[in-house]
Amino acid sequence: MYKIELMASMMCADYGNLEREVKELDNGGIDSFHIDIMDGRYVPNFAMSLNDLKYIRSATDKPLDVHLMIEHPNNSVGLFTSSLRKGDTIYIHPEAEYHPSTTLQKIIDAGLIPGVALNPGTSVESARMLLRIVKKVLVMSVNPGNAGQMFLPYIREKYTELLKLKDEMGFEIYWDGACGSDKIKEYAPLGVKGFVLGTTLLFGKKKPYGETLKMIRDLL
Ligand code: S6P
Ligand code: MG
Repeated sequence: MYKIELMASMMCADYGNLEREVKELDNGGIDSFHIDIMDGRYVPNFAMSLNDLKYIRSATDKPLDVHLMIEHPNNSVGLFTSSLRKGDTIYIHPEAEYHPSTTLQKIIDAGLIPGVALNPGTSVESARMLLRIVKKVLVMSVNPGNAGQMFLPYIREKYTELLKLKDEMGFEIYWDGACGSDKIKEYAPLGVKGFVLGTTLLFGKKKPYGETLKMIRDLL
């Protein structure tokens, strides 16, 4: 039995019923809420905003997992840190920032959990120094910007590299993008700690979230 964390990708939720969505996920046993913030520049899309984050923060006591897909997060990270609480995570993309270690330090100083998100085209080597600072590495298995994309098989190599480094450098690995049961079954036993669930496995299935989450945990 592997203890994994399951995160709900809230950009995939039904926004006409956001309160109900949050409650059903919460009661169904989700571990945290993944919040995809986009600025239309770093990625060609706008998903969730600061106000969505604030609402979800007020609607649940579970942790928030905030994925900033924005240019120069150093300029606005304070808006996010001040809207979150201890136990919440903020990931930045290192290539979106001139001095990613400065931005990560702001996240740490705010008492939050620092993370980096690595795009499919970003090597582990290019982010290596940051791996000592962060507690979480979010590995993108699709290009950032949209839900419902195809899994990019070449990213498997990145998991292999990160799994070798994680204990020595003190971080945990998280999966983001096109996450299906097959991937959880394969990667949880190898040491991947958590999985972001979007349209591939959780949303739009006409199945109660609690049932899907139980089915996933029963896989292991
Ligand atoms: C993509 C974003 C992700 C997606 C997630 C959706 O830019 O960071 O968190 O929301 O990948 O999951 P799925 O199963 O639809 O790919
Ligand atoms: Mg994400």
